[in-house]
Amino acid sequence: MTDGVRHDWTLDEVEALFAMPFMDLVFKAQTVHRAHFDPNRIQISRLLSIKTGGCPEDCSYCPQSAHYATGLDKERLLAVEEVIEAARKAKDEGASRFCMGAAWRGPKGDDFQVALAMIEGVKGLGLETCASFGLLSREQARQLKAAGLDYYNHNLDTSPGHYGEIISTRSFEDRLETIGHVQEAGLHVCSGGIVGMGEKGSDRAEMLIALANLPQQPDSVPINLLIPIPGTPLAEVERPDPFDFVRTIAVARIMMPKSFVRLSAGREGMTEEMQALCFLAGANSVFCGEKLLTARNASPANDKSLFGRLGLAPL
Ligand code: SAM
Ligand code: DTB
Ligand code: SF4
Repeated sequence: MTDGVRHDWTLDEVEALFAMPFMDLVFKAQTVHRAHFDPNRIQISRLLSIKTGGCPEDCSYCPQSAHYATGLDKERLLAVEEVIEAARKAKDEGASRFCMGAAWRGPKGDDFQVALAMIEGVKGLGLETCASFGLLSREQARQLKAAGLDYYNHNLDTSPGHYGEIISTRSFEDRLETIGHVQEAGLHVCSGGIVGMGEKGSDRAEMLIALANLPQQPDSVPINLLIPIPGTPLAEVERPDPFDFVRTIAVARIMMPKSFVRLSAGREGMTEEMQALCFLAGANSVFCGEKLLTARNASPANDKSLFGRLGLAPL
């Protein structure tokens, strides 16, 4: 417990948190939240897909995998100037962090050099930079840091036990190795997962344990609600109980008290009341903007009105 947070969570303990009466759990999470954060401020990130579609990986949730007919066109890597222009606009619209995602197994060759130039350019605008480029070698993580990258997003996505049901082209251990390279390079880690992929309650607990028990907890923890994509194997999976989703946020907040917990994909389909419950349970970060990477996000006008009505101010 060198950094004041626990890295030794057990399954029994975490399942006991999930089993608490909802009111007690949310109260506990909000109490932890207030010990570390201003409860009326949220961090706002903006996403841009710099390379869309045609991904060689087979992640069963993803619209961008080349393995599934999702109707998404494969696009070329954007030009550096296009990305900088989008970042400038995002900054004007209130984002503090600009996150660039690419449909790659990992960065390669000239494309990686172009991506490094994008990071330098976005950093030059005074924004925090984040990248989500897939698996990284130790050297690539070091080069990203040198280019001015602040955060690297690499999700564990689900529990170690459920992982094989969702992705076959890379392993849970591959993901952990990349997170290790990112931490060694001195980059902030953004890592979380998805709820609603047919996982059991114990899988949600195991996923949060894998995140919280990392040698250093991720600075940012995106909790995504699956956006079911027609054409993917998970298109018809049953939607989880909304209160179970809120519980996942609350337990993440309690286990990772100093991390930003991001209410990520899936906000578009949530009621305003459910989003407010997620904020009460300790979520203090969101993606804003019309689009996530390829999917529709909550509308910016709606977000402005919702945050105003809740008295939530951007960080
Ligand atoms: N290719 C890189 C990778 O997988 O690390 C970066 C981009 S990938 C789209 C980033 C994350 O988006 C995934 O790890 C997953 O958690 C999330 N994601 C993708 N499709 C989603 C969906 N349909 N619903 C919710 N989250 C999704
Ligand atoms: C994360 O956890 N969620 C974001 C970001 N990290 C890269 C991506 C969500 C993608 C949702 C589906 C899409 O837009 O294609
Ligand atoms: Fe590719 Fe990332 Fe989508 Fe997996 S989640 S198919 S690695 S873009």
